[in-house]
Amino acid sequence: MNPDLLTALKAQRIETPSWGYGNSGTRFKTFAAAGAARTIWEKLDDAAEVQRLTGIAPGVAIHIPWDAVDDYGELKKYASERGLTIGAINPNVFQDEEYRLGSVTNPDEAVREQAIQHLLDCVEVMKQTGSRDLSLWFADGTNYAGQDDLRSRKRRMRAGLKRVHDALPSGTRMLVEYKLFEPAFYATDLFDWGASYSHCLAIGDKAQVLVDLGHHAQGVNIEQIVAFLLDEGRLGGFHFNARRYGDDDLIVGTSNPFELFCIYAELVYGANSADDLTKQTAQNLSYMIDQSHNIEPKVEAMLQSVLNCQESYAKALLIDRDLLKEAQSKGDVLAAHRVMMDAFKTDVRPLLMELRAEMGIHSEPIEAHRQSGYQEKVARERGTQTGGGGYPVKGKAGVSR
Ligand code: AOS
Ligand code: ZN
Ligand code: ZN
Ligand code: ZN
Repeated sequence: MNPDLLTALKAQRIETPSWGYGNSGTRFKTFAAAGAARTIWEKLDDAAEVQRLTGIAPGVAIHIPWDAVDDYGELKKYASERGLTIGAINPNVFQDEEYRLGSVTNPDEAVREQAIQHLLDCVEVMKQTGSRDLSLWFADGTNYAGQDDLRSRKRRMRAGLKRVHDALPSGTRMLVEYKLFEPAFYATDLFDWGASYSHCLAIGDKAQVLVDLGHHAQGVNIEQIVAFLLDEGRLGGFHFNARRYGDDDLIVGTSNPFELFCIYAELVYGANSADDLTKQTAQNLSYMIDQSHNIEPKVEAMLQSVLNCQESYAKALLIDRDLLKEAQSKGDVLAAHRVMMDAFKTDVRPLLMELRAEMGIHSEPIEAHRQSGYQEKVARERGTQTGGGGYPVKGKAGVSR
């Protein structure tokens, strides 16, 4: 295998979300799964199984207060002993009763202060876990025309983001995630990439846009958003998942593998060597999965997600950039398109098996997981917890103020 390819593939990093290992559901029903993780400690055990079998998923994003603990140093140590690191910190400002009309954009100043304080508490958590990213998603929005003043809500959002941005330690970032709809159904305060982008420009260099693949209207060209934000130096990272109709949080790369390939094609676009690729994909972007595995076995679903991202990345690395540039410069439409399709149609499974042999891991991770008895073991030990995943204790981040 081309050594540059090997270097780049070994450097790929995918961060798995703690909430993807626990029970989750829709507004209609949460089906309890035998062995689903009940605590952050069990979630880290599951993440360690994914890392053991893939070698490219050492980071675990956590959600506060769902994963709040009294001692984040102990959490960091527990993760490290399993070959893991604590990744992005995800504040929760969408489940406390006070947030009915929004959090940082709420018309009530006291509620806005409560939300901002929780975000600032999560900045303290970042300091204790050594996390680089504060991953911000707001459910804030309105359900009816006239319910609230849209411009006032925009200014409240900016003011709140600015206060948190200015509290970030150096070397850390806030990732401002947008979403077209849900749970607000008339207007969402961070409704598209342009809203996030303009807030990031206004509040400072530590603010970057986070692209969640499920957060767009039907048919939106997401890879073009990725290309634009990369070119502007304002892409912080991703929440990977798949969608057919809405923010379905299905396994990334399942409903539209070509879209995922085109996104990765933009990510490796500017890189002309393994060193560029390693820099571009390993260090300055956050590749987080954000999914809810409502009917799938949790750990196997997460494994499949990581492997789907790995496969798309490998295909994108195979794009013949010189041939592509030549065809593009000549305006040879179909020759250029065929260069992309040739890479997309390449079966990279042999390549990935070779990579895993180099990495000293099983060539077939899913099969290895199924043979390992891990799922049966945790089902015996944990039993079946009824009810949804992490529902927060009221706004407690576990940090002393
Ligand atoms: C919600 O739709 C967003 O994708 C969130 O990023 C995600 O669901 C999770 O809650 C992390 O905050
Ligand atoms: Zn998300
Ligand atoms: Zn989402
Ligand atoms: Zn989500």
